[in-house]
Amino acid sequence: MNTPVKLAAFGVGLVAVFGAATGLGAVVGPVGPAAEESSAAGHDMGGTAGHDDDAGPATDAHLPAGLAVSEDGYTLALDQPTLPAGAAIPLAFRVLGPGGVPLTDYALRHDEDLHLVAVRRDLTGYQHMHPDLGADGVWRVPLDLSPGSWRVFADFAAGADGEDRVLGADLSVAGEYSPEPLPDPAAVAEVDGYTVVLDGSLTAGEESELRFGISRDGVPVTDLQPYLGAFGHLVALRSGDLGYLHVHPADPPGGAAPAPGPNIAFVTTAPSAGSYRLFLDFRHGDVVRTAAFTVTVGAHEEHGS
Ligand SMILES: [Cu+2]
Repeated sequence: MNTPVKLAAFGVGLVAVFGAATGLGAVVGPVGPAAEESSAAGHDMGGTAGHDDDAGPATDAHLPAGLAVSEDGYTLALDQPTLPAGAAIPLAFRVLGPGGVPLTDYALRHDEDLHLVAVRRDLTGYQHMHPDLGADGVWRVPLDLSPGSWRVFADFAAGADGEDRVLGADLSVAGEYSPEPLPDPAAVAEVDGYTVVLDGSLTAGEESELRFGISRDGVPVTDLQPYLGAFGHLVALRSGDLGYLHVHPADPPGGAAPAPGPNIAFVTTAPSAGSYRLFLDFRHGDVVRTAAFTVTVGAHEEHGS
C-alpha cells in the first residue's frame, strides 16, 4: 500500500516543479508540507497521501468534508458574511468555479442541484434547504437565524466533473448569544410526536451501518414518503470542527427495494473518535421533520493479524 501513496506524493511534487514554468503552479498549490496537506484534504484518495507513516489505523480515515471554503478551484462565496437574526432571513451565495466564474452547471444529487445545510456552531438550529439558482449564478434561500456563529455548507457536484464536493463558510449572526452544550448521547429522539430510535454505532475509520426506526404514538410508520430520492436523508457533523460526513442509504439485503419505513438505514465512515451530531430528515404526511442524535464514536480497535 505504501508504494502508490509515495508515487502519488512524488507525482504532486513533479507537477508542482514543472508547473512553475507553465503557470500550473497556482492550480497545484505550494510545494512542500502544505502541498502534501492539500493533496490529502482535497481528494478522496482512500488514504493519507503525503504522510510517510506506518499506516496506523487512525491515518486510514478520510478527512471529513466541509472544512474548507475553497477546494479544487471551487469556492463558496457568501454575498454577506454577517446577517441579522430572524425568521426567513434571505441568504445569497455563489459557488465560484475555476476562474472565479459563478457556477451554473450542476449535476443532480438526491434530486437537487445543491443542498444547503446551515447549523449554528453549537450544533443547534439545523436547516437542510434547497435554494433557488438565478440565471446570474446566485443561489437564494431564506434561513431562520438565531444570534451566534453559524456554518453554511454547500453540498453539490459540478456538471464539469461530477465530483461530490462540500464547501463550508462561516456566517455571523449578530445579537446576544447563549451557546448550548451538546446534548448527551441518546438512542431515542422525539420530534413532533414521532419517536425515532437509533440502532447501530459508528467506529472510527470503519464503514458502519446506522438504522433508524420511526414510530408515532407507539405505531411503526410504514408509509414514509420519498424525500430526496430516498425515505430519509442523514447528515452527520463532527463536534469540534463541524466536519461533514457523507452518509449514503444502505442497500437493503437481497437487492430488495427500500421499504417506506419503519426502518431506514445508512452507511458511513466516521473519520475519528469523538462526538457527532446526526440529523435525520424524513417525510411523512407531506411534512419533512428532522430528528437529531448525539453519538459517541469509539476508537478503531486493532485487529489481530
Ligand atoms: Cu438536500
